[in-house]
Amino acid sequence: MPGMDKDQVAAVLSEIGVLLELKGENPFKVRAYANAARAIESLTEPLETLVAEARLSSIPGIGDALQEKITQLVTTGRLAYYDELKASIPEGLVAMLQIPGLGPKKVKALHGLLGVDSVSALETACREGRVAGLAGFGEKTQARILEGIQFRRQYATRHRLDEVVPPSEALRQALREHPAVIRCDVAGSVRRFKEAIGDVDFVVSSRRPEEVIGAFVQQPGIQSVIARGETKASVILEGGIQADLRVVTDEEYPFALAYFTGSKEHNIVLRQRAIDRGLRLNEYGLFRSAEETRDPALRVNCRTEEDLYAALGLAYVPPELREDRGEFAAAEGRTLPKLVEWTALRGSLHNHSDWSDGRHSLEEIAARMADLGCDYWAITDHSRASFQANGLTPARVHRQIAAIRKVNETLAQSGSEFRLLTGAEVDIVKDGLDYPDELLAELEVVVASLHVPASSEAENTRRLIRAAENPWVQMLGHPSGRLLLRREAYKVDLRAVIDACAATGTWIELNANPYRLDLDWRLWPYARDKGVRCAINCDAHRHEDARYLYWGAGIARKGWLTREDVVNTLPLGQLRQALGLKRGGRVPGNPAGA
Ligand code: DGT
Ligand code: CA
Ligand code: CA
Ligand code: ZN
Repeated sequence: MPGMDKDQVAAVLSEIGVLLELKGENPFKVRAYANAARAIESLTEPLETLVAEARLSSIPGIGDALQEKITQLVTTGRLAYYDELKASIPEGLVAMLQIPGLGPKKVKALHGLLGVDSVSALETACREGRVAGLAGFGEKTQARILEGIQFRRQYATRHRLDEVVPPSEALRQALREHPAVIRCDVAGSVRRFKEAIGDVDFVVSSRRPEEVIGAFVQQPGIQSVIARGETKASVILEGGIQADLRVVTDEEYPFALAYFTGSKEHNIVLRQRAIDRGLRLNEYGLFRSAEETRDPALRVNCRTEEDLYAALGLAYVPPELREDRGEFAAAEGRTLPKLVEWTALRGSLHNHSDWSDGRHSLEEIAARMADLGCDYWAITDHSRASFQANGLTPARVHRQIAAIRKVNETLAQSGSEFRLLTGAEVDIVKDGLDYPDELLAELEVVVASLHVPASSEAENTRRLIRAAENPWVQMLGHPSGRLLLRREAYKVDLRAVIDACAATGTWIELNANPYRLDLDWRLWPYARDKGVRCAINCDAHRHEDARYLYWGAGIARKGWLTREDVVNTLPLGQLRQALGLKRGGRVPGNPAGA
């Protein structure tokens, strides 16, 4: 296991503090861990450097014992003390901490006084009214705990797309290699590229279904088998993700694949189209029949989903669009868009370096992104209002511009055509932007983002619109501010914001971080109709985040976007021109804008 960075170390230290409090350890010790976590979090230089140079003792409040633990975490990524501590506490107590409103003190009291050691035991105790009677709890707290348990349960049954795709791909691969498997695909919401997934649906064709089922339930990474029949099975994958498998004959395959891909709403319209043509459509076929049947003699011959759509008078509908949001009219009128491919993306326009809260230096980023085949990569570190992310003062912005020019000169000398772009993710603050216009004008790429929302929708909307109206801002970053399955979107009228972007020629980011995927795909058709262009951005903080482009492009497809709608499919020269459009060509380093 590789070593941990400062955020990871801070998270472990603060968890140790919580676990110690659960155990009833002395408050000074508990506080020492919480304080150390906070001190590490707010470090402005890499923790690795401090460890390598034996300078941990220079951080106030970190004694010898803590220094040793931090060193272990940074160098090995492990800490035996932490593992043992975790093992010594019932898992249920830690799970109870996840319920909003329950801290270590309350959990410890519930455990000590009621013997409650799991979320379900706690739920029972609340329903029986035993919690309200405890000192320091009361009716209101008891009701809040019950509400919190329901909220958690709702979220816990859905998973982010990026959590689900790797294990499902591995399983699909394994299934495809099995000799009894003819065809195999992942269907359901995963194939439709939904941002949050209930369960995974596999469809397989085979002549020997029992063999396929037998092999499926024995795959590595399967935690338990919930149900097992002759042609279907349901299992739980690692991470608690449910997966369903359906085995059909190869003649039935295209129909089963379409059926289990959904969506349900799309299927309903498709089935009605069949009925209108005197046919019957179900998961086993499209039949020349006026009533429900599975009779192979009546089946319309289709080898693929393309054949099926054609048989119903439709162009092939890509799975991402199967949501009954206008795809039928477009498929019938042959006006479906040619959706953007993730390989068309040439770089990302919102990324961080170690000048703010990113992990790598400018040189490292340039080397890696050039190596990955990108043409450009904008460095848009945080502005000063994001002090917790080490946001840059104007003086540091100037120094960073010089540093980026130097990196680019070196690249040019070595014959590379890759370029870093100067930029900033400027905070949208109460009365405007965190940097003056003169400073923004010196940057090639300006992303404006709201990080600290106001409480009213009108005020947030006003702030975002004002940012769009700034002539130096080319795009708005993660406009809704949501964190999937974690934090609700800000209260903001996004349609009004989109209108303002259309009026001012401002682009909107599709933040490709799988926790965000923001602007949401449901709003992109509206934005696109208004002529608003999209930038699919990694918001990268480390090299690995470059892969987010894949999630971003999938969501852009789901939002009906084509290559022309996405600015970072442009080659560098054209991108520079596009960056100057709103500014009357005034972009530093823009040959056309002089
Ligand atoms: P999920 O799992 O909640 O993320 O969403 P899906 O779409 O994967 O839903 P799931 O797993 O319940 O079912 C897979 C597909 O099977 C679904 O998209 C459409 C089809 N399906 C399931 N139940 C029905 C139904 O009652 N009627 C129709 N027409 N199709 C259904
Ligand atoms: Ca599903
Ligand atoms: Ca399912
Ligand atoms: Zn950012």
